Amino acid sequence: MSKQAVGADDALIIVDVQNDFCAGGALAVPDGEAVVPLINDLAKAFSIVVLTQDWHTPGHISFASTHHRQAFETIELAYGNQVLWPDHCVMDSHGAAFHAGLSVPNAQMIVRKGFHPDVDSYSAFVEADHRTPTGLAGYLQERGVRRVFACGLATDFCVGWTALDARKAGFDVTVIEDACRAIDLDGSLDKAWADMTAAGVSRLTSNDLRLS
Ligand code: VGL
Ligand code: ZN
Repeated sequence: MSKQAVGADDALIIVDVQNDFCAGGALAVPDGEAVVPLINDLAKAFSIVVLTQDWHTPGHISFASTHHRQAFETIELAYGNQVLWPDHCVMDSHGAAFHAGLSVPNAQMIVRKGFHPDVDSYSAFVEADHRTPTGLAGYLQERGVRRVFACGLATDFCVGWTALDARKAGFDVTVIEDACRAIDLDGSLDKAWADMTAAGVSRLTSNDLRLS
């Protein structure tokens, strides 16, 4: 199969490549930091690049400690089911900073998400209440984007939800598999791929792209 070219109306969304999702971080994704060199390389091929940053208040509603519960338990909140996470990506902390090896000088937009104390946001487009937009869809539309490529951490949470919402916003969506890593909690990775496939999200590896 011939490689796909990247064009002027393609955007790359680099999801949550932050210290807390890498080795030694509060919510380390297995092998998470391995995506960094690949993403640095991928980003060079895109003229529209967006970074996302998980950005929580101290005592955030998604933190197990807030509810005096154990990490990875789930609870029912006003907006639906919520996995309870270790405290992570607290705004302005070292854990919330991008991985030191991430080098994407041509990224033009940084979307912070999850900053409302009472609402989580895996997706870079819409918060977990399924109604509060971040503004990213409008930004991409105004810039003439038709196709969105997603990569980063974690495949089964923030990348997956971002990809699904990008579809809902009307973009063609492709996840670059080898530039993602997963948390994989109770089958969450299989479920994320099934949901993405059902929604018409494509998947490929970086080798399928012509990176000039
Ligand atoms: C994420 C869990 C909690 C992610 C963010 O980036 O996938 N996962 N917050
Ligand atoms: Zn989070």
